Amino acid sequence: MIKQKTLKNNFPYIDIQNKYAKAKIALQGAHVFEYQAVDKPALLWLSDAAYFTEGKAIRGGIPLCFPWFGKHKSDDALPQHGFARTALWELVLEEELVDGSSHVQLKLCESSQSLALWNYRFELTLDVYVGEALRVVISVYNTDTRAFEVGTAFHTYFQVSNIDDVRIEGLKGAVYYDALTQSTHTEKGTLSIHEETDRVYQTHNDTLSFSDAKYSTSIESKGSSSVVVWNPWKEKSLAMADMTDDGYESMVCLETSNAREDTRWVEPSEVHRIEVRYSQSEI
Ligand code: TA6
Repeated sequence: MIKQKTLKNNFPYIDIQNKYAKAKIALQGAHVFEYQAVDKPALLWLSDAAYFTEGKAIRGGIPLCFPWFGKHKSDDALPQHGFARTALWELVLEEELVDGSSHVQLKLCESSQSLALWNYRFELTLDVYVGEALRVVISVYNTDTRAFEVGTAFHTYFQVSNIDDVRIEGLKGAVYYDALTQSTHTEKGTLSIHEETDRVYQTHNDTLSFSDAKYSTSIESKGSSSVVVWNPWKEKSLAMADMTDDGYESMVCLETSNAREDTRWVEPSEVHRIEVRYSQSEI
């Protein structure tokens, strides 16, 4: 079942329930803020203090970063992570597939507001497939007459039993930029997180995984050669109004992206896609 609903304050979202899973997607930002497969724990972390307010990014789920990741290259006054996550998208397709899973497609094109921030015409679509696994595909179409460079990301927040239990596999040998120390290093092996962490890994490995105390989650991607790993830890959480003080203990961001060295040029009439599939299994 796919239904258009609103929260109490009229914030619009799409509610999906089928034999495999349930999911919720806000029209603002085409933001998947809930996905839970039958008999599994919630895949996505959502802050207990998240804003569901027009124009404010939702803390948790899968924020979409576009057309730049992080701070704008040359203008700090422009919004962090671009404008796609706070823009109102349009639902253009909803279908129940023959195997009982569900598919929706949302779309965002340039507007007077986007052109004021980034002077290109574009069409973005997000396809969300809700089944035994969660699959999301973002397509960046260049409808302008000039090539453009984009940084794009699924800034995914995963729910974990406890951050101390988390082990991330698949980054061994990858070179990463540590945004906290502004230095570059090479990952030695399994990554675990015991302090504030904010890194951009460059990697050609299309399959990563992480585990917590009970589940292992696989992240299979295409179209991306960078992965961001983020946890704000205690002090930063205290400073964030949309995060509870202990929120950092139950989340980790592993972001399939085109960030830093992995930004992409898209020629007129061309399309660039990133897709990712998340699936959980009990350990
Ligand atoms: O993906 C990591 C990061 O870029 C961090 O530097 C951190 O600021 C985080 O994203 C959250 O950004 P936000 O704008 O959502 O507060």
